[in-house]
Amino acid sequence: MVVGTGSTQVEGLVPGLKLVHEILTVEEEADLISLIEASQPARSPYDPDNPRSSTSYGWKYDYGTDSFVACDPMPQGFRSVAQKAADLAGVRPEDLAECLLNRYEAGAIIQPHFDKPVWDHVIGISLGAPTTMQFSRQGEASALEVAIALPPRSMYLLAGDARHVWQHSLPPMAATRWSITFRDFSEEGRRRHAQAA
Ligand SMILES: O=C(O)CCC(=O)C(=O)O
Repeated sequence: MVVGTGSTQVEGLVPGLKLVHEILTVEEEADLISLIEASQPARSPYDPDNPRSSTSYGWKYDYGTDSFVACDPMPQGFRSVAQKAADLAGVRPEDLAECLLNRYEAGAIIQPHFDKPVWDHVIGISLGAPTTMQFSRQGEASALEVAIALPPRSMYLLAGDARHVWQHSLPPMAATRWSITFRDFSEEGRRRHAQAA
């Protein structure tokens, strides 16, 4: 099933998922894309054949060493969108420990995954080409799947079951898409971060 017309429809399908359309003007979207490009996003050494490039600000979690890594502070130009993300998640903008920028070229994917338990809320802003986020979970008899349309300038929140029960993935991109992902620390993340600091 593909759902593409706003938050009220998706919340019942995947509990804990919120989707808000048109949170940015076209001009604001273009400015954010320029800022992402200026950050010189780099391919992941753990996924070198996937044409997806990233930059992290604040704190990132390194999958190779299984630990937090301090990054440059988030530039001012992301402040306004960080405030919108914090408002959607019901947290303070200063609690958003990671600001992750992604550029997906045509063909780039995200495999089905749960975000690391060191993070609590996950808030994503979509820019450029539209895509669908595919959610899957094991039901009693068979796997359940729901695909949610992510148009440019929309913002989603993953919390509750959408974070911990349903895996999410992105199919191969048809054209270039950019995204901004904000994450705050979970209890476990706060503990691990205090040890690392
Ligand atoms: O680009 C997105 O919106 C999804 C990013 C994502 O799932 C991730 O970084 O774990």
